[in-house]
Amino acid sequence: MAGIRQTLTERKETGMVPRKPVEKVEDVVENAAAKVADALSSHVPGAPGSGTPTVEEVTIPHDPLPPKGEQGTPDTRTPTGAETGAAPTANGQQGAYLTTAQGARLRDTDHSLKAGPRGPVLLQDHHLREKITHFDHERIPERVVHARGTGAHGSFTSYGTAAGLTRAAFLKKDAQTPVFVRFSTVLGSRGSADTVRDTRGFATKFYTDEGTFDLVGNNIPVFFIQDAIKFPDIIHAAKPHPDREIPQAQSAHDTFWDFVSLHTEAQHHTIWNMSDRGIPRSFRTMEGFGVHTFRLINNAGETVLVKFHWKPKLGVHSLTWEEAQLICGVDPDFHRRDLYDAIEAGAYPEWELGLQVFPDTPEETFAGIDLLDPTKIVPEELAEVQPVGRLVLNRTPTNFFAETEQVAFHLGNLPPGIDVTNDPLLQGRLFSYVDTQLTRLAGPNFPQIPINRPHAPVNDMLRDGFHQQAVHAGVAPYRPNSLDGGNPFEAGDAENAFVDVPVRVAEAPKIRANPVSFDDHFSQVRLFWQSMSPVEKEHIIAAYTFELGKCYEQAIKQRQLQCLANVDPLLCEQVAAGLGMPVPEPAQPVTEVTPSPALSQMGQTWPADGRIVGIVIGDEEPDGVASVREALIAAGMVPLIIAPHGGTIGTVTAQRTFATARSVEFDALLLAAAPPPAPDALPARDAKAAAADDVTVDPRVLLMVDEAWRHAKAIGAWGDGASVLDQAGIIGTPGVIATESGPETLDAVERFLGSHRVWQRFSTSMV
Ligand code: HDE
Repeated sequence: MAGIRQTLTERKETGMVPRKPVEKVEDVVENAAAKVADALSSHVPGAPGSGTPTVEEVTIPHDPLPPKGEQGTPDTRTPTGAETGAAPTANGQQGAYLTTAQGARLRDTDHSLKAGPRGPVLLQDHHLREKITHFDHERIPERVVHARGTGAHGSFTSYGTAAGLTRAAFLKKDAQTPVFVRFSTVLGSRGSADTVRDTRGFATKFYTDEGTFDLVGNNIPVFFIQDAIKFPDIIHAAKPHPDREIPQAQSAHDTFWDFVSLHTEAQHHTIWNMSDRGIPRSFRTMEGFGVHTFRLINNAGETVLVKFHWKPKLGVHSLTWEEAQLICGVDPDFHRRDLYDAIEAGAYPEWELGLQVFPDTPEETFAGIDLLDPTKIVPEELAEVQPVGRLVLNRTPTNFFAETEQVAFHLGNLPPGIDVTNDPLLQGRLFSYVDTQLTRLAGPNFPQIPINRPHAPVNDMLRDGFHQQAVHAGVAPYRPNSLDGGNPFEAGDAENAFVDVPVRVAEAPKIRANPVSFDDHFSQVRLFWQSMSPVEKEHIIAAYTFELGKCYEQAIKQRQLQCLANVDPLLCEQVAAGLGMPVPEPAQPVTEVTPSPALSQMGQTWPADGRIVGIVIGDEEPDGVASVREALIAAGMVPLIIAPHGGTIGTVTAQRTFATARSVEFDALLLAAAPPPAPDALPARDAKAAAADDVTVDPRVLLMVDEAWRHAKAIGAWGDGASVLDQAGIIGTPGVIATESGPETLDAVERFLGSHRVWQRFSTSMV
């Protein structure tokens, strides 16, 4: 040992080893705890780690820092679901020292083993080979759809209101079930932007005591197609064109509109995408839907048909299209950040799970609506959504890859009491979700990955395969057997075995066809359109016009206009005007519909928890800023100070500067000062700083105000801040408030936040 040390010393003296700072930093571990406390008290989420980094390199060995306060990991279970009692940190790394994958401690990881300092590198360097080989295989195939996703842990508490409908124990009164939820976009690659116009996935894994239940839904209650056999086709059409691989994460291109105008059953899902539902403000403000109809069975063997709904506590809110586009550039991780920041700030996202319940009749219809057709909804006015439990997301993952990337959902993960129906889209999915993991997660043992491990005891007869992590005992993985004493045994009703509901299958010829009831492709598109408020209708017209305007081929636009003519003449006429194309006649009579007010996102008020409020200040701390900040925090919101430069100004710290902030980050803007142009307000340095000559306020602040106003956000000012409103020319317009004091202004702004936007600011040509 002494010899080795001596050699290293000699090499240091000759300058062969790069110098490392030798100063010792002793308080790093204490700092970690202090950091968590600090983050909580400053209420500024987003610290990258739980420790406070020091400028000097840390050289005193110590155990890994604890995870950040808001982080959680999958339960430490065995691969077959047994509790281990091990600490959650046992899932990852242990000990103070760098080791190989086999646990041998390492002396140096910065230099390969060479024949002399100038090489060549020796093949025997097992550390080099292990490190590089593992790195070479770090990536796995991304999901073929829903590649871009974000997950969080939480828990589901049942109200017990569904206990009479299903034998599923997790729906009994007060039952608590751990969950993992993954939200996603559908079309984009793993690194694509969050705020593109698209459907969002809303997939929930309930780790129930009777086996895992996966509710793999979307934020839109209908789907493009009625039969799973078309899924590869719609996805080929919606993904980037195969020659140039553009556009990324977009439906605004020829192949998408070619498909949906030829397969007109897609028109219902398409109008939802063209509505504000296609650009959610946040995952926290999205509804979720199981889409298909499922079947519940209770202890008495009685069945009902149901549709699952998630209702967000904060209401359903969306971005404006301009905001969504700006955010794609300014903060492509906007939704991911929003979810994690909200959890870190303690504004835990919440949803109620609800059921629409229908009698299980042989026709499988309700109010004339075919319950097996996944392009149809049942309006809530016809079948009320009955709340059955509450979901709270309260922990962010500790490791993205291990949890969010490796989580594997499957519609066939069902506990006793919930069964599938014959919806042909659902039936195809039952095949696809296991199949896809075989490639993506390399083999059949993905249920043993920590995030996928059930919390129910597992005793299957599946054996071996790549990455087998369980050590199965016994010699007889078959049934019946005598060598393992007959174990495992089949369960019956008394042991709560899964129930395949014995639904009668009609005698029928084998045929590739849909039921006739699947042929109505337009009436519910019209129902959706007619249920929108005037502002929402304007957004839909704009979205169709934008997307079709991005198509190259006139024939495709013309065909889609024909579809819109079948939905509503006004919608068709307005889009045609934007495209500069003739208005086609409807090819079939436009249906009479009764609007469903529940489909509109407007008209109510909701809590403002977790909303982001920007506060503009100048070079000095204006009166009232500290108290407004505190009031916002007390109300569960996140205040961010926007200042001419970074650092501390008076008692407050700048979280954004005029150079780094953009209006789209904030739900509301407060102006506590009228800061003059900062020294970096030079168009050559920051193009946002270009402005009219006669302004006395920093042009970036005026741009922020202008955008916030355009996006119908509440804007408040007090003190000198009022003069910014004057220069922006918006005094006296709806949702623009100037009072004498910060708290008074905040009070008014909060009221507007409750309805999400100042809707009166959007003028409309619709009625
Ligand atoms: Fe999926 N879908 N899907 N899908 N889907 C996948 O499974 C598929 C459909 C949904 O966060 C894949 O593990 C087929 C409807 C979500 O990990 C794949 C059909 C709905 C997620 C697959 C559909 C969904 C997926 C890709 C037509 C809403 C993300 C990776 C029958 C009710 C889950 C994977 C996650 C993922 C197949 C239609 C929702 C290929 C064949 C309808 C939320 O298996």
